Amino acid sequence: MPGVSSFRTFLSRAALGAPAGLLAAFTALAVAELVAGAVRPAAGPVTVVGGAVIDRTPAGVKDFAIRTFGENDKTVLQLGILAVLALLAVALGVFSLSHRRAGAAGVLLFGIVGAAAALSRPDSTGIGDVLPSVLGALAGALTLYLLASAAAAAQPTAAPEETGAGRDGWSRRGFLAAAGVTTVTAASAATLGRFLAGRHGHGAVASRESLVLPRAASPAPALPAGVQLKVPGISSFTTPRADFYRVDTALTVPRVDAATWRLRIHGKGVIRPRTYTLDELLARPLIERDITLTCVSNEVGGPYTGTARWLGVPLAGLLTETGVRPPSRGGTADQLVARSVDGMTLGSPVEEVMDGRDALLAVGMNGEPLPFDHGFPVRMLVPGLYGYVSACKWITDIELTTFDAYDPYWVKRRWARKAPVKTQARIDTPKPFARPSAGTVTVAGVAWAPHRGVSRVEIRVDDGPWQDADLAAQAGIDTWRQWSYRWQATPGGHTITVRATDGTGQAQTEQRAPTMPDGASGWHSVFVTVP
Ligand SMILES: Nc1nc2c(c(=O)[nH]1)N[C@H]1C(S)=C(S)[C@@H](COP(=O)(O)O)O[C@H]1N2
Ligand SMILES: [Mo]
Repeated sequence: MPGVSSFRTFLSRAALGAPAGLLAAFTALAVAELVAGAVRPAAGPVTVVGGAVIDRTPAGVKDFAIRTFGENDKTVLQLGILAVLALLAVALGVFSLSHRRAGAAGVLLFGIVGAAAALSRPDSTGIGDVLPSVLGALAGALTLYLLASAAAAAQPTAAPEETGAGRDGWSRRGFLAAAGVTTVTAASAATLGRFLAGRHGHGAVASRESLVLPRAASPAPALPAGVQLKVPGISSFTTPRADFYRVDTALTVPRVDAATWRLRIHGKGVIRPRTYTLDELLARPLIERDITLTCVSNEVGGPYTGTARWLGVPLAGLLTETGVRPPSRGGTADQLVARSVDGMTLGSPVEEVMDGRDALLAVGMNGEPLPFDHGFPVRMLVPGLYGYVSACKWITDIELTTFDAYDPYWVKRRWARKAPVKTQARIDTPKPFARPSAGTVTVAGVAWAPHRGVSRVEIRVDDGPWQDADLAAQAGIDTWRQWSYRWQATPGGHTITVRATDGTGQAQTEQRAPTMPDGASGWHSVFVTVP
């Protein structure tokens, strides 16, 4: 029965080839992480391939990933890469039982892919970045070759008389021993790599812990009593650090040492180009402001918006000192391109940055140095503009240029060149599909129209008339504003809809628009059932 026996052969090949392939892949990754830990953690193969995938992912898919996986999007991506790698490793392992050399060469191909990805990263520091992928692949190729040899010796051949029980038993033990040694060695390499990678950020962590923020020359105006409504379920006016959304392309959060950090300002119309240290920035008069930051990927009713008390250097003053003038006063540059240590580029309009609003190089967030996640040691913020055109984290370079001459990262990916934040209102409570009891139900939430302020919020239940919500105090035009509405809930299913009007009197549009290319629009509504 050739069918059955070839199926058996296939099974026994898979039983040896699959672990051989997986162990080779594990060894390759472990050695790569060890080398990356010693050289540069951000040059590890999973990180660089993941980064390359992120940069090449179409905007729609990226938006879908942010929507579906939220802040776990990067974990999902890395697990996806590992899953694809595992499948390929199994196939390569089985293949290498009969083609040892070709199998090992196959592993080296992965090394080339990793090395190419490492060199293509915008934050690549040079040829050394290929080392993790190349050395990892060499270790993986060698492992696969040796395991495939051990497996070949352990494999029952077609002619049973040639494989005496004794020899077969010995070979299987040989393969198991080789596999065991490989596992232990690779696991040790991976652990050591993790340890070394952790030590890499030590200087940065220490520099953040020892940073004492100066007092603001211009402190934030005291929050008016009543900016915070006492309604259970409403977002807090100041978003605590742990709840502040995070959106960026960084697979490993850059840990920048404040002592060696520099910010360079240069480009078109810059008469006196300059490089600043952090101490030089901190020696300037700082201002402190409550500012709401919003992501262009935020869906109607979505979570990617937050308000913090930011401390920072006024950016317009710094630009003026270097000789920059806004286009309306004869300046030649209309775009400011901020570049981060990880190679991200964000472009802001010079006119808005210098029009008197509190555009900041922020160093503090809610009374502490910026968290690493949010851009330590310095990030940019421009009230009124979406994060992707204004809020560069881990900033290290500001170049004055024109919108005609240069498209930054997100614009290359078809997002709009200019993107003021659209007026939005969000119902925080009740939650969608809640079952509140009949009687008085407090509907409440936040509304934002950064740099225009919120002048009115209205609520509509089902197809009823629009009713004015009660507005909480307005802290300033750059922050969101809370609102609440006492609804007399009657049994049945109801749709509650909210809309806001900004400080200029412009009502929020009902027109639904997707997040791409310049931010979602439309009214937020929730459906609830009153039992
Ligand atoms: N270096 C860097 N800065 C960045 C980004 C990024 O990917 N890299 N993302 C931007 C986007 S799209 C937004 S919405 C804000 C989010 O800031 P947060 O993560 O502190 O909330 O950061 C901006 N700054
Ligand atoms: Mo964003």
